[in-house]
Amino acid sequence: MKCRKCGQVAVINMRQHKLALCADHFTDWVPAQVEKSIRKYRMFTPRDRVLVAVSGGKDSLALWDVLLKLGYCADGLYLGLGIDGGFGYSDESQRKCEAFVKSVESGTLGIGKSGNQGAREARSPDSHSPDSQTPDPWLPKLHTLSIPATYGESIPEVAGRVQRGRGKPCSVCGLIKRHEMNRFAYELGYSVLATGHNLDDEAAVLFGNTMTWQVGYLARQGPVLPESDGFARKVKPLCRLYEREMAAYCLVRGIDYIYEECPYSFGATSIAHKELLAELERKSPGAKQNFYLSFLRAKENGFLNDHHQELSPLMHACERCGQPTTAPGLCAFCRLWVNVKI
Ligand code: Q46
Ligand code: ZN
Ligand code: ZN
Repeated sequence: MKCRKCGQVAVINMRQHKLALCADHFTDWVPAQVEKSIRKYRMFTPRDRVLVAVSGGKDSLALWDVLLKLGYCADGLYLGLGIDGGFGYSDESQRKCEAFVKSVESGTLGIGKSGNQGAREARSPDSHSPDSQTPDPWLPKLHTLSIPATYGESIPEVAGRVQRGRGKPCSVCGLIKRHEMNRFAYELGYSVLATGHNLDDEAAVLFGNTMTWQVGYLARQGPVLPESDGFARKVKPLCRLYEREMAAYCLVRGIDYIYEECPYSFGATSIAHKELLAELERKSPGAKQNFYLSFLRAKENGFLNDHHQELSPLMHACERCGQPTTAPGLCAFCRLWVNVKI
């Protein structure tokens, strides 16, 4: 298979685009696709300070790499969940994030200092960043927060306590991650929180929500969740890229990531949905992309407009942490710790 642009050996064939590309053209193509999504869905501009939620996995590290290559002002946030799974999952994933930053600092990844005027201004010492005295304002910063060190319990421990040992820790984990990411973005003055959800993730979530016609969730699903009082804007710049494209991108760029999934992800319904969609994609290339992008177009055209009410339930500030919540008194995050001294 040859690259459609230059005739060199192709490293990837993307059947849904009828496009095969060599390593050089593929590493240019991915950032160009991401840039298109950022503009199309008005995610952010070069003047925004973006906080990328990094997990050590391929998608979030590839996203961080792409945003830096494109010249955006992007820093990382790693949340240590205290998950071991018999192979030190959390410790290993943190090491991958740290190694990524080191390779940017040492120039191994070949991300030059950005000439992008917007990113330069977003990082200038006069900007509202409380940590703008970093030695080199051009270099990305990795913020890390350990949940066990901060709150005294790992995610499996909190979940074990509040769920009385029943079920997986995923809902508690999701709640804690959302709260802490939002808190960080606000406290450190980032206007945007970016996550590495790819098209496979989004199509699987859409499939699950459609199976049960969860209109509230469908109305909220999209590449951008706008900012609202107390909540940072959330964006998914990889939403039009397939998971296999992100794995190939990391391989070609030399980005080392954690291959193992979180030990609690096995058996998740989203994985079963991904398998079903992969089967469909095998028979009909582009099916996944079509499913997701047609949904976004239908939403743009007003499908689900009647459900906007569900987007803005009555909110007030949590009595303890100040984040917006619909619950009276404490928010769901703070209620996790009511009987715990933190
Ligand atoms: S990290 Fe947390 Fe996931 Fe692990 S415990 Fe479940 S939710 S599976 S994205
Ligand atoms: Zn080529
Ligand atoms: Zn709270």
